[in-house]
Amino acid sequence: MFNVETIRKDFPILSREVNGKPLVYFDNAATSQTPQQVIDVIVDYYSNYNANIHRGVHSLSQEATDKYEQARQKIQAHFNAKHAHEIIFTSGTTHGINLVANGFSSLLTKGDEIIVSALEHHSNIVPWQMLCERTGASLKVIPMNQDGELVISEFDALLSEKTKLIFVNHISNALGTINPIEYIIKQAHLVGAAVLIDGAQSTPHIKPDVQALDVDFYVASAHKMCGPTGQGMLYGKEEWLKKLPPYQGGGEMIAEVTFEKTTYADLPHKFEAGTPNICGGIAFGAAVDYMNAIGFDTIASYEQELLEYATEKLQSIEGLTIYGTSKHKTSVISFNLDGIHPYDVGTILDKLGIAVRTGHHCAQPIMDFYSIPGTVRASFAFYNTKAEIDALVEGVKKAKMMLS
Ligand code: 7TS
Repeated sequence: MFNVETIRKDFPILSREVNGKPLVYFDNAATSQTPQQVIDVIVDYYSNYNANIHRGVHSLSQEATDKYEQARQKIQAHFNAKHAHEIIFTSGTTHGINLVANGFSSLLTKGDEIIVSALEHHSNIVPWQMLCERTGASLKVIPMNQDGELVISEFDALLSEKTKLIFVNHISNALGTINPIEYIIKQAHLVGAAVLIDGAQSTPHIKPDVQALDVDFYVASAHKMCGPTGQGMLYGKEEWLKKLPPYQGGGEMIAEVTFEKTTYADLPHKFEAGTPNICGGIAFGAAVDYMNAIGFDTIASYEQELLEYATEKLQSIEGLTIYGTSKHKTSVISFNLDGIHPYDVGTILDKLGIAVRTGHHCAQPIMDFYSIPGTVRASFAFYNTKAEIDALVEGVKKAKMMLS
């Protein structure tokens, strides 16, 4: 049985005060909070078996290596990848995207086309623009509609034999829209294009099955799913990871080095040059264990309840506009008050102990579409409560009164 009060006890930070008020943490889409179970794993690593991995014969190194590789297997199982070596540990979503974009530099030429969507985070726009500059390929954009959904008929029209790659986020960070990635992947494969799904915002809420999706690449960040910062994962189909060249050169990614020629290590090490974030990888495994113990179905249905509750309450405030009104969305509400800058609303909410993000959310094209400078974004996690939403609603009313 899901009991939010019991869950909240796992998160030490949730009992602190900010500006003399109990913390209400609604910036989960930027980064999630960390449960004691994950903090304990981090402390245990540095207290008991901190050592470099894959190289020492000594016991500590063996222990750290075993734990790190067990974590990889946990991530493999979580995403249902066919092989553990299809999971590449990265520093986060941004790193995973850049690794793939760099790899495709040698595979694309002038005349090739790349499709992205209007709903992307800058992380899933800029690396592809850089790739286009390097290769002469061109970038096409799936447009969005007023509800913050992709216009899929336009995607169908953009897709052709020239399309080589498609990059779409599973869920929009600025609006919460869940994109129809199953359809996009299926159609892409009909023309032989590869698909990378940015799962930074989906993985905190749902459990993607990469084999069922038949996706070519899927990337995520541990810090958005109860894990540490500086850690993430890239899933790639074995055939693609074998085809792509390494991203960085260095120790650990080689089979043999001479000054004449270097050969590369097998997967996953080919893409993991240098000493990785060992503790981060192990803690990522612990975070996935933690979330799976609660259950993603439970998490998703509770968060939907929070979303509906908050949407109804916020909508009743006169002069408040919600951006992102798709029926298929997660627990993110982006909004503005008429004539009031989002930054000012965020500042007043902070004084009340309520953490929200304000601004363009690294998704400027979305803000341009709505002709706004930014929004106030409240993003809810499974450890948030309806009482906290009530505090937000009261805070927004207060901000409106003070600023209008
Ligand atoms: N893609 C999406 C969809 C994201 O939401 C983010 C981070 C990233 C990529 C980049 O992830 P990173 O872990 O590599 O930084 N999104 C946000 C956000 O919405 N507010 O702060 C960071």
